Amino acid sequence: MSNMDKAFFTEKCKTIRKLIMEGIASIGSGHVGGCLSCVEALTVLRYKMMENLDPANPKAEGRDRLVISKGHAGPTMYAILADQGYFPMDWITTLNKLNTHLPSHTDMNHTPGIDMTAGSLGQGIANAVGLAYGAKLKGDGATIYCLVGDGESQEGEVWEAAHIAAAKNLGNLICMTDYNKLQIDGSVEQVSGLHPLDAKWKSFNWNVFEVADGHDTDQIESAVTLAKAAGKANGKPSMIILNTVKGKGVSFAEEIGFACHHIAVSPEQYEQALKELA
Ligand SMILES: Cc1ncc(C[n+]2csc(CCOP(=O)(O)OP(=O)(O)O)c2C)c(N)n1
Ligand SMILES: [Mg+2]
Repeated sequence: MSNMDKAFFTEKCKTIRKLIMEGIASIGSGHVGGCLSCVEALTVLRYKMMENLDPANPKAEGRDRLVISKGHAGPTMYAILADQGYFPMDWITTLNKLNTHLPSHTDMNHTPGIDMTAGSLGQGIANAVGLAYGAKLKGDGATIYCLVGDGESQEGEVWEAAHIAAAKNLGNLICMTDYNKLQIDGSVEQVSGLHPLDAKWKSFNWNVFEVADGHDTDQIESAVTLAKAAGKANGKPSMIILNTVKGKGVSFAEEIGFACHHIAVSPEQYEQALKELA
């Protein structure tokens, strides 16, 4: 990645974080922690890696797809989609309000640019497997991306999906784990540990890549590039494990650990967040 890209992503991720906080502050509370931990991952995918995206034709045949299996990160996608021109910027402050196009959890029937409905943890990755299988059967060349939570990975459905994706040789499926080590009511290890997560995915016959800093856009881009090439070469689905920080970039969220999963955001806190992201 060139220095120009690095500067672009640094600025873009600040913009996305500000829009996330604007939406959540406008309704007074939301999933701050898990929305902030996946900003870099989704930004690299949506602004650089994904192909055949067109805001004027969000359902174009053969486009790459992105499933937010941790569907509570809807506000991160809405910030990106508004910035990319999929819908008017003033929708951001309608987040989760009556008759909104932007429910807190992603819904493909409400929001242009959302490829799959999610929110019941575990289902999104299973749907991503179906999309990847469909794309493979059609031979349309699409890559299917999917973001999974680490707490979400305690769901049995994730591992059924993992099994079938490898059994059907879905080399066009690239998933990412937002490994922020925290879930809704404690650390992932306290609730039901995933360690060793890389060995688990490898044993399901996936390509596995680990990104030491899941907020470094260079590292994310390299991992996605490697995953895409590996999937083409060996027909295996890929998992990219991103070591991230829940609440990244907003101190009052980061500091409280798992408690930042879903929090109130006052107008004063919103102002503080804007200053930190300036
Ligand atoms: C099947 C199911 N069980 C429980 C929930 C409630 N829930 C919402 S988010 C969450 C924690 C998810 O943790 P993680 O996947 O680590 O998300 P992140 O840290 O990225 O926010 C839980 C238990 C749900 N949405 N779906
Ligand atoms: Mg988590």
